[in-house]
Amino acid sequence: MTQYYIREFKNLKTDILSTKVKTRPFLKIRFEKQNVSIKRTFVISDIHGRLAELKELLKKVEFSKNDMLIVLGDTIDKGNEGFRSLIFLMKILPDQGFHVRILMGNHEDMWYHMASKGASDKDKLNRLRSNFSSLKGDMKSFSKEGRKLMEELMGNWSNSIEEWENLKQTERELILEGMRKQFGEPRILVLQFSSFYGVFSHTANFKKKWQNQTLSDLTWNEEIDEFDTEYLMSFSNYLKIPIEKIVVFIGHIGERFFGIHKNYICMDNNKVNNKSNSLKSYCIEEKKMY
Ligand SMILES: [Mn+2]
Repeated sequence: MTQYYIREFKNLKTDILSTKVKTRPFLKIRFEKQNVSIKRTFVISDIHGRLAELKELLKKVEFSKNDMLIVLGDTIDKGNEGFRSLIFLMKILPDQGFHVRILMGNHEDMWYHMASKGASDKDKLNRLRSNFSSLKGDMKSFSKEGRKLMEELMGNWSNSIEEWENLKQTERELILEGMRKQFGEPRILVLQFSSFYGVFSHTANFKKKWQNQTLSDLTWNEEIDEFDTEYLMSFSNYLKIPIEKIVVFIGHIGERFFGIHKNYICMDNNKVNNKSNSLKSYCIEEKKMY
């Protein structure tokens, strides 16, 4: 389904997910040791514009400057405050001394490619609007399935376009610059904790080694089988540690997979258009879901 989706996207005459995305240089993976001064590491994903819920959650866990929040992408779209959520995570919290790391999701990728083309802010806004309306026009050439997915995306974006237009120019520039640099993060972040490794990405293809993951695998893959172990095994082999010492975290794949599985922990609990589930976060050191 996902592959199909991308193919139809690529056929569009717009800039969205152009071939540039595939060839755009990006840091696929980075291995790091978690900073020893960090007491608790919280993982969250698919915030999708739920800023009030995000703040509520941070209050509930008593998020402090000794903690770190890892966001696995898809902070924007669907809800009303996607860009406000990003500004909160990438600017407001860090400026106050909080530790936050933000990974790119497919929604950030798409937004960057829709909203970043143009010489000036005004030009960028005009192109975004015209891209959006030409997408609407292009939809009739789509198959039934493609159209259904596009309609869903258009629904996701209508809030975003309104919010985007209401931001200050400097805020739009801040966000685009952040996205351009992928918020300073790789597509796969591997953190060594005291007794195990955490592997973080928006999503991944569990049938492939990490060395073979494509940008599409790490951004769009929805087909996850918890019994596929290639991905996990490749870390085990590379790091020379047993498979039990590796914990894979992903978002993206849908709230039906939310929670702790045999080979991964899924932090995507969004269901914004239907009923809103409350945002949840997993604390690594406490092995606890909040
Ligand atoms: Mn996603």
